[in-house]
Amino acid sequence: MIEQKMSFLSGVVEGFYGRPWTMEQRRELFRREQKWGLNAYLYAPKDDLKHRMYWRDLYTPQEAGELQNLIASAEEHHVEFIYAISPGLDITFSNPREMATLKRKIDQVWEFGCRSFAVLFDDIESEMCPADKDAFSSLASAQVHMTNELYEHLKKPKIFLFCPTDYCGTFCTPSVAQSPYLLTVGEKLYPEIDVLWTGPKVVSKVISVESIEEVTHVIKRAPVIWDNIHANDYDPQRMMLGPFKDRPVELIPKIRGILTNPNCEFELNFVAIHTLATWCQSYCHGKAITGGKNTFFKDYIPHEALQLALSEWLVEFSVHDPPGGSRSLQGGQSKREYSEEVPMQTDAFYVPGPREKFLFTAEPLTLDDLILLSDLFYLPYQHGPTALNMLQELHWLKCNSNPMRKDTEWCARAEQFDKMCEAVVQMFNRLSNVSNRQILYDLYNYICDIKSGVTMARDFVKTIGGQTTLSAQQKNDDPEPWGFRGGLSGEFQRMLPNHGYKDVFYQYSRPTAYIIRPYTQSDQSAVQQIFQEVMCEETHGFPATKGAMLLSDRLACGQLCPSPNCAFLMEDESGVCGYALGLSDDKSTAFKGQYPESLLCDNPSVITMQILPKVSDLSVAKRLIECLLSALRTTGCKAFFCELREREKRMLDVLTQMGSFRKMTMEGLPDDLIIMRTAEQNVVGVGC
Ligand code: LOG
Repeated sequence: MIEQKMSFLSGVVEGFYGRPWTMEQRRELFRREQKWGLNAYLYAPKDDLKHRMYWRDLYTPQEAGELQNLIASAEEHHVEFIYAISPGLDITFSNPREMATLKRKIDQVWEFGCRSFAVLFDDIESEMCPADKDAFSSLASAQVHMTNELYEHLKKPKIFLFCPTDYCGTFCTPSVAQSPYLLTVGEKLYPEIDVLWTGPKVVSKVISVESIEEVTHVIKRAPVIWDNIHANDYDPQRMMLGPFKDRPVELIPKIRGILTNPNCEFELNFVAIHTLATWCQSYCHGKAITGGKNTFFKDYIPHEALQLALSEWLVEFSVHDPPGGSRSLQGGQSKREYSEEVPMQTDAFYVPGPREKFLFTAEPLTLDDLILLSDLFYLPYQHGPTALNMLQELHWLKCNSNPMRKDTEWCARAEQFDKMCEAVVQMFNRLSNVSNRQILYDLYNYICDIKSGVTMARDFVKTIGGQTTLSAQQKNDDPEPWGFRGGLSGEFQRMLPNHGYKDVFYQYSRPTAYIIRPYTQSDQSAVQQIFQEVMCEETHGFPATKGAMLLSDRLACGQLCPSPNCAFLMEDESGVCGYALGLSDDKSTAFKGQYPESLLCDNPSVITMQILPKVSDLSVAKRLIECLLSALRTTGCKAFFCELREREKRMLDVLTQMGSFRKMTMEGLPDDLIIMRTAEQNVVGVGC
């Protein structure tokens, strides 16, 4: 008889490549899961030999004891222990001895007290061996046959999971809906067996309700999400400390469960697991509280979930853990002591004399330090706000480093950048002094790396600002090894265009062709759409400039028509992706009253332009603007101005790089508004 299904699986899959967690870390995981309301743990460490490469081998008595304890500990904490096996590297499905071997192995784990199982076929060859080709019509049918038989053998456990070889959208050919592999799984895998799914991609940026409905239809059951959002096993320079996000809570009733496969380093997963737990609760609680139709969800706000997680994590940093990690040595319950209670091993009462060195004092770590840390190591497709700001500032400082232009603004921004770099160094110093050495050691390589990266950027800005002369070490053409970072892999990366996979294989193999064409009245809605998309992306919502709508907004929204023949669009293969609109001086009544006479002398034309964020080649944007300017010139215009919001960094960059536009300073403008104007005519009374 089939046991009652567990309602919703939520928790962690230890499913990454590399060093598996220790038994004590796993026990700590169960404690945390219980505390935060999560209920499942999938044991699937890729590099545990007996899970995958030597899946046939039985556990030794010592290993058996350890696993047995672990399973008991999961039970104590009300966490469902699911044992996974990955036989796909070398199993011959058609050989009955292989099936017997698999059963024997799983029976052994059953003896340890485990009652929930999973069979994983991720990351394996999709070509079958000749013997299997004779016996099965497809890889899917071979895997499904074997999985169904194991499920029967175990007398239909209450939780039994299957990870397909095509476990995400991009792996399905020709598409999810038409994947013969998934269709077979949907048809033939017993309906009580649950299917793991990582979303549209291996590491999915977004998992939408629609994408889940699509796969549910094909596999004929709601999937269990195996979420790689916080996984870091694919890049040794990254850890993911941002909040669980871009999975709408409306997914919860549409899936059978969710397991996060997080960072390899155990201690780096506080935020990943805590925010997942908050996400899971936003559904359950909503239901309990309101019970009403369509009001099942409490808002899940990633930023707030992150703050909550970080403030709890901060407390963990002051838990004392002796070097070497007492937790791993003690077994069973770990003894967690707070630093105040730990006797000092050195001369605790040493007081330096008046002419002696001050004692080294360690400032305590702050919540701001952790917010900064999380911003620097955020999510696979997104940097945190401070990191993004640092990148943008560095970019601006670099692009405006021309000695003629190093005005007060440049210096102020350089100083601000320097402060941000200093905060990173201070964060590093405070982190290196925390009591909980286990967390520090897991963080160490990453924080060292970012400190060096930031220090190099900081020195660079100082150098281009002429504030510092190069040190002997920096001038040396035989630098220390940290002067050329990243080893051989770093060298390979630097030799490739733009240092990256994306650019090499996307931009270079499929160069995007852009067309610039005149605008017609029927393009108005496309223009408006771009305007709104860019504004949402760059200003986090509809333009917030204080006061009335800008002329540019009115042009983009169709309230003002561009002058005849003075509007252009840019298109790529999927349609309109940019615009540049001009309003020539004969319409200058439109500007009257809004701007001081000093700006409007010489009757400048107003221009406005936007390009979608996907257009990475800014030289096309320059072309687009040049087309517009020359069209306006043919109507007799000699000067141009443009209104930009402070956050429209890309357009600011484009205009700045064009060289002919200057930023104007004017009394009475909203703080976030920037006016750029060409200097073709002398403008009286306006500082540039
Ligand atoms: C592996 C997983 C690995 C992850 C991220 C699944 C189902 N399998 O590409 O072990 O940790 O990606 O690198 C995977 O995600 N394969």
